[in-house]
Amino acid sequence: MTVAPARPYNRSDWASSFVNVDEELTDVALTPVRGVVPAELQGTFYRNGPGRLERDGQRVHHPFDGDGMIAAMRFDNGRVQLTNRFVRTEGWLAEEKADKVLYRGVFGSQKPGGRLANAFDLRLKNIANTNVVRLGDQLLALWEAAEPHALDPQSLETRGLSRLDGVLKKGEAFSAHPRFDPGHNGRPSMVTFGVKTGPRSTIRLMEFATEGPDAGTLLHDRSDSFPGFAFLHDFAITPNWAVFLQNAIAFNPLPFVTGEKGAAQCLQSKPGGKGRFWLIPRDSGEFAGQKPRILEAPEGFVFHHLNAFEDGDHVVVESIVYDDFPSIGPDDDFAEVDFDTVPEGILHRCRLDLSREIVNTERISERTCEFAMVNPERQGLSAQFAWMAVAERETGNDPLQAVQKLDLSSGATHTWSAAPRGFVSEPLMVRRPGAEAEDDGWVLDLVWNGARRASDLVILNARDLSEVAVLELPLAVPHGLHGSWAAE
Ligand code: 3ON
Ligand code: FE
Repeated sequence: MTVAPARPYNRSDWASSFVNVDEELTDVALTPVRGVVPAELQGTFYRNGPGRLERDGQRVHHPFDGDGMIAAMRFDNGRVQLTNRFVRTEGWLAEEKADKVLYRGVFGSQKPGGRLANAFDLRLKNIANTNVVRLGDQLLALWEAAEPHALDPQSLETRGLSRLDGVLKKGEAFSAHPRFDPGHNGRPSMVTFGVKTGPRSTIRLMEFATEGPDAGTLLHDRSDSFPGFAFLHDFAITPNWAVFLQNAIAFNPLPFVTGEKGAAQCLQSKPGGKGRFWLIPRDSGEFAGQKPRILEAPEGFVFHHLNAFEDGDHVVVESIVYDDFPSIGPDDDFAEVDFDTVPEGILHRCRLDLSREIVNTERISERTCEFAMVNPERQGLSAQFAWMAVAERETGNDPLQAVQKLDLSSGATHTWSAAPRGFVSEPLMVRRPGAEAEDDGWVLDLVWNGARRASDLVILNARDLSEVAVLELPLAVPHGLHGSWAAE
């Protein structure tokens, strides 16, 4: 007889977050159940993620197919107000009206009626569920395979699909992972990309002004083409480079066309295949106009990067590496996933020697992690600290239940845990206004509280992750994706 090892969580608590958000709240005051909200913490914490997991009795095949729902928590002089809204995408509006599933999802959700009803329906439903960021006077809800949706930053009302003043073509891919350069090349900017794939992949790298009267305007724009297919979810920046990791992965769209699988289910890792780093010179930097560099990447699959920086003629990239692409088969039930059989994310550091074209890789943490960030002022520079979501156990794959601060030079850690009944989401490090120390500020996290079957807003001290305040939301927000902080 095998005895299942003890786990720091209960599966039903974890899975209880996969419910529809059935309310849209406006400016609801939140009061701390513990602690005090710092008056210096002024601004808005925006979060995006799937808000609809079921329609007409049919569950999504994977949470990443759920329609985007934005939660905004506004901090003003020690008070916090919550507003949440679904993004009024074309698909959401049509499905609300029909009260039926009308679209297939990229991660395997199918229209009712079986394979024949899905075959040859190649529309991608832009569900605006992956990230939410401020750009000028717009709030952008992002989904990487198509244009952003523009929202009102205050009311969260959907203004509509945005082509960013004519920068994007209709339906053009626009990443959900912009990087905010705090001003390394003269002025603060949002650096982001779009990718067009096929036997060759073309990356369009864009830099937008983020401050001043022309905030939101395009400053730099270049396109580079590389051999091979690429699935690029995230990237990293340094002052002079945009760093991409082309995973060793193939895309065979046939099962998508014939109605068997969602498009993302047609991604498959190439056994023994080698990934590559694609380095594109930033046109705001000192190598403007030069050609990209290509170097070999270590084995494994990467969705997210922590950070990158330059060190002489080395570029250093810190990434969360999985042993393999975590595929989601057509017959798998996401709520029943066996965490022991799924690859875990582990933080690695790759040193790219651009002169000798050699890459050195080391593990910099042993604990399952996701959603890692550095102090926003250190974006693109070497940083001492990372904040990230981790599993409760020191090793092994489990859901994310704790927030960890990692000292990237010494390996020292501080941890705040929501276990056994809580599950964390992407932690967001916010600097204290006027802070000098890299770890002076707070960490915000929206935690799924399995005991309450609802979400808690947790505020931690960024230095030691001691609890500053906990606020219970009158709302159940499913396990989400990314978000951001806007200082107004
Ligand atoms: O060729 C096409 C290129 C492309 C961009 C194929 C395609 C249609 C599949 C495609 C679209 C990709 C999309 C829409 C990707 C969306 C990704 C998404 C919503 C989220 C990804 C999240 C990744 C991670 C690692 C999340 C981890 C979360 C946890 C461990 C927490 O439980
Ligand atoms: Fe992501």
